[in-house]
Amino acid sequence: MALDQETFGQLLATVERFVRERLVPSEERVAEEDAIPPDIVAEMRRLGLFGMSCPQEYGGLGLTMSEEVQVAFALGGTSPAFRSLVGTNNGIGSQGIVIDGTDGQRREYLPRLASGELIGAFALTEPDSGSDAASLRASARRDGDHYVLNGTKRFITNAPEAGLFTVMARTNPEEKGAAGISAFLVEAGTPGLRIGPNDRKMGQKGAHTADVILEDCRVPASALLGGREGQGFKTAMKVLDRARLHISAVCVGVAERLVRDSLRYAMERVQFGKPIAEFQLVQAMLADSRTEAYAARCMVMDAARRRDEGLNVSTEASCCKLFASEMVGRVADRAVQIFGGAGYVADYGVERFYRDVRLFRLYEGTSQIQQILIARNMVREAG
Ligand code: COS
Repeated sequence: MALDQETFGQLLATVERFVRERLVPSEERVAEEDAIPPDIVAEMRRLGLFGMSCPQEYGGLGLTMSEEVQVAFALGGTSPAFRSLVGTNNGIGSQGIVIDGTDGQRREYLPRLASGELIGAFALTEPDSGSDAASLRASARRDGDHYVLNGTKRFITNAPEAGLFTVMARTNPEEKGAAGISAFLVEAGTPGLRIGPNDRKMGQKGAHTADVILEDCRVPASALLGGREGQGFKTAMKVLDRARLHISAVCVGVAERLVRDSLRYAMERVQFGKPIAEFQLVQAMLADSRTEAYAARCMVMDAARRRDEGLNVSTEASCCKLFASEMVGRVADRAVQIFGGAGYVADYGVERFYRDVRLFRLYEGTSQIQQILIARNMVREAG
């Protein structure tokens, strides 16, 4: 059941105010301390931000994709680290269970993921398996009523905070490709599961990634997602289809924020006797950024609507991810250019966004992977 229009409108307005009044003023502190203050996390919980995509019957808001991307536009109006904390619970850290979990698994985990009591993480990538996700080597050997997991997962978002990991591992060592992979729900604290030190990243301070190391980690057979072996890769791909739309929406939100900041600065900054916003070369940058952000917004809204109509939007999700993540990179670059020297200095915040947005072209599938997916689907459809 979807929220009624009025309730959704109120939610969106509340999130926009929360971003403006609580998150934007905390951006610098989060970047300096590399942590999101606990009172902000508590407010995010109260607002229901951890459970946007979770069905209402499991305690979530049950937003449609069209609604969720609008909230993501709003969350993009501030440092991406805030969104990252709630991002896994709405996307890669919960959707495997929503899409392919058993009823028992949904009842066990979704309410706590929706409330934010539990943070979910998605453990697909490995030291030797990134873009070629189907080549992953982590293993899950059946042993009576248990599976024994071994392997290392890399760059796992929210691993230090997570209480639950969706771990993709190979149950059939004979099968080297996607068909040998299964997904497991592994709780933090399970003996044999260890988290490495936080990665030292280029940006998105306050959002954490780390290795997840599995050494003879025994989980009950009931931890097998959906209760079926060999489905893990497909689950991961379905999860990513959805997640890529959400990330695209965040890119739009960040781009719109940077357009606003660039315009304000250009109207205040005086050179040659007038605000630089009156110079056509600066105007060209403002206009290009505004246009591209608008194009990405329209794409994301269209793909989200199609998904809500039940259509397969794998191709559109990749188109959105490719365009929106590259677009926000260009917008951030222009923002630095418009700010000039101030764009390079930390006090103005623009250089922080420039570093933060670089990640969007990499995670949840690089731009090159999106290109491959789009073209491959085009060829298939035509054939
Ligand atoms: N939805 C449902 N099923 C899907 C799917 C999707 N979106 N995409 C693939 N599958 C299924 C296929 O239908 C195929 O099943 P069958 O063998 O039964 O037909 C199976 O999964 C294997 O798919 P495919 O043959 O496409 O696997 P590839 O190894 O060729 O996949 C890509 C290559 C590049 C698509 C994949 O490895 C990928 O997406 N890599 C990027 C991973 C990524 O985004 N990592 C980021 C880190 S995670 S945050």
